Formats: sequence, structure tokens, C-alpha cells
Amino acid sequence: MASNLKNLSDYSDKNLTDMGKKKFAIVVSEWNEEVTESLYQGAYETLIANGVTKENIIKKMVPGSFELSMGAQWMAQKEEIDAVICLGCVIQGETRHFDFICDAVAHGITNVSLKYNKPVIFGVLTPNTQQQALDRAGGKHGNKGDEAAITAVKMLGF
Ligand code: DLZ
Repeated sequence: MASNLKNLSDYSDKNLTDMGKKKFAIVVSEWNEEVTESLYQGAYETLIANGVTKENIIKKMVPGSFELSMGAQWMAQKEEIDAVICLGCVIQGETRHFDFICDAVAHGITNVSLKYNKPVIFGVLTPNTQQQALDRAGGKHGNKGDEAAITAVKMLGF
């Protein structure tokens, strides 16, 4: 997979082993559902592969990527949630809203993360075409949902 992420084994100085007790919320946008569902599958399977239990992964759907910030806030404010992963796909060619949605969700997710002092991961694809999105959602460029999950695990070991 083409990725700039280091392997988790490169983080052996960090406490990455106790994921069995960590609780994750995955907030998924319904827009471009074929893509976002693949991102979700990648994130879910990566969390399980890293020792997270099924009961500790909560999936929540929101209508579009613009709503990811609100969904993230509703999950991050719950004391029992350790990290939130936001998954969406905004395709440039399909919307004049592209810049507004991408800016809003990037800032919104950052604000939620800082407000609640928890990792809130930006797993939003911003491709030019649906094919580019599919290539990054389990296709030839891997699955960015996997990377979002790995990022959450790494941040919990910070
Ligand atoms: C309206 C809209 C458009 C045109 N395109 C996308 C998109 O490509 N990806 C996405 O996740 N959401 C899109 N949306 C919906 C907005 O995110 C949002 O749900 C609506 O503007 C309502 O707030």
C-alpha cells in the first residue's frame, strides 16, 4: 500500500498494546456510500487487528461530510469514548461546495479534537473523481480507512 505512515512496530516505545480497553467511535458520511463503506470496513478491520474488541467500536452515520464535525462532537463528548474516526468522501468534480465542505470539516474536526482533548481523526478523501476515491478505499492505493485507524491507535499511545 502506498502510505507515508510508519509501521506500528516502529512505535515500540509507546503503550500501543492495551487497545482491548479502548473505545472508538467511527463516524461515517452517507454521501458516496460505496467509498465511505469501504473506508469503514478498512478502519474496522484494522482496529480489530490491533486488539480492539467489537463491542468497543461504535459506528454512527451522518448525512454528509459537512455533518462529520457535529457527529464527532456528539461522540467525543461521551466520557467513555477514547478516540473518534471521521470517514467521508468529497468529490471535487461533483460539487461547487467542495472547498466549503472540506474547509468546514477540517476545521470542525480539529476544533472537536482540541476541545475534548481526544484524537479525532480526519479520514476524509478529497479526490477529483470517484475512481480516485475507489483507488484509495480498498483499491490500488490501499485503504485510507486503515490509515485513519492506525493514526487513532498511534495517537492513543502518545
Ligand atoms: C451537498 C453535498 C455535495 C454537493 N457533495 C458532497 C460530497 O461530495 N461529499 C459529501 O460528503 N457530502 C456532500 N454534500 C453534502 C454535505 O456534506 C452536507 O450533507 C449538506 O450540505 C447538508 O449540510
